[in-house]
Amino acid sequence: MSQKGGRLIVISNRIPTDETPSGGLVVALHEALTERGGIWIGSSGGPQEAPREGLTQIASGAYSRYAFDLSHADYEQYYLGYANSVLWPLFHRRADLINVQPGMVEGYMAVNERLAKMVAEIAQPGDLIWVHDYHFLPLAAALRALGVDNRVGFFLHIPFPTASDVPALPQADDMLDWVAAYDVFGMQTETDVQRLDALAARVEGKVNNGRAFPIGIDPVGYRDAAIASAAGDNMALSLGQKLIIGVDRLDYSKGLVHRFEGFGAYLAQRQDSDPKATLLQIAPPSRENVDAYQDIRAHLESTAGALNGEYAELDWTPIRYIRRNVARERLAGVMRRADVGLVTPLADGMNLVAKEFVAAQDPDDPGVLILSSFAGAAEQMQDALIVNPYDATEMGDAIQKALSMSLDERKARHAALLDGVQTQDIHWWTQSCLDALAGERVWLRPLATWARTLSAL
Ligand code: GDG
Repeated sequence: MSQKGGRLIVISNRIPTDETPSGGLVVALHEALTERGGIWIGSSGGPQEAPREGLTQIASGAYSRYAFDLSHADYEQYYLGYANSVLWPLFHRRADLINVQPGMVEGYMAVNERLAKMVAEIAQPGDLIWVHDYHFLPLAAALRALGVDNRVGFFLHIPFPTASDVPALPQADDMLDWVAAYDVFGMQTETDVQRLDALAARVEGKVNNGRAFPIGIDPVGYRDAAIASAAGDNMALSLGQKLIIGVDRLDYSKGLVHRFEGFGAYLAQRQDSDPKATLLQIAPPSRENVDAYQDIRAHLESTAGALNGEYAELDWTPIRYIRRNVARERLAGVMRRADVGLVTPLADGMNLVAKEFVAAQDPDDPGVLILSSFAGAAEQMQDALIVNPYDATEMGDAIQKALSMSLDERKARHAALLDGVQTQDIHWWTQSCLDALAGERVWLRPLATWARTLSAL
């Protein structure tokens, strides 16, 4: 069987359990698997009281879905431990938040080795194996050790760490061996590729499989959801005259406290004659079982409380903070209604919210995207107002500029951004990754298609 004709085997930490999955990445993988046929493998979720051995089939059809169980110890050491208390903070430049405990490295390796055995049992010659994210960095090395010689690709959804941060990892020397075992090591941006190259330069010639595949969204689907939703319609009175929207999982990498401080800098310079702008921050909690996440909420709420205390008026609450999940369609509608999208992570692999905000806008009267230079999306989305999220004054000035921007400039910026979001959408991303995995030549110069200057303004 030729390499290209094989099935696709996708491996990700979580696997959708519903019949018709929603959400951009999940839908894209679902489509790729439906088209090509194959298998999707992921963990069954939280810790299981009586974990089953091996893989359990949970769905079949155009392709099959299989789950593997995690024991309490696996969950503690692999998921909450090495993946989310070591790799996540380190890759997001927060080495200070790393919490290495005995057994974590071993637990992480054990889950990967066990999974490699399960994959080796079902993989046939010619199957393409596509591994997702930092939970499974050593999987290809573990597969190679079992004699699996299929093409194996990886996609890292989060940033690749700088060469100077990597030594903070326990067993840091293993990282390049893990990477080298993949045929293609996909990352979000050219900056990530450069970081991998810089790390690899230390051991000359060992790793040259890094490639940038900036992930996209389904812009048409998102726009349609935004138009169909009436959620944005009646918000003006309850929220103030202008709406600034932030949407993030509650995570320290998203820079929410810095964002509130940036908004505070805007409030401090605001004139009474300026419109009243409300920052609506939607931040559903995530990973509450990881220690480093426990203080975020209190810190955020006290920052919002202090700002509201200082600036609120009888008819205006400057910061509205919603700590629950909002349905996708409603969220899309609110994004469409928003005048400003405030996307200011301190570190982010890509950041899909930036692209969703652009897709949701009315092109005839679009809102303005303010984007952190530390979001992977900034590499493509240079027509946003790019800010340094650590500099509250700069962020405050950008908010002021966005709120007073002329319609012509808003339209020009939005048209350039939308063109990129549409050209390099989720289907383009999936196809580019799969072509590379299949060993086909791919054309990948994202910046060339995106770069648009604003010289026309
Ligand atoms: C990782 C990388 C990379 C958020 N709150 C609600 C909600 N969301 C949706 C957003 C968006 C998604 O969740 C978040 O995606 P991001 O890309 O912003 O961030 P991560 O979850 O950290 O994802 C990231 C991504 O992987 C893909 O490679 O871009 O850099 O960290 O779609 O809209 N959706 C709904 N309710 C909410 O309250 N329905």
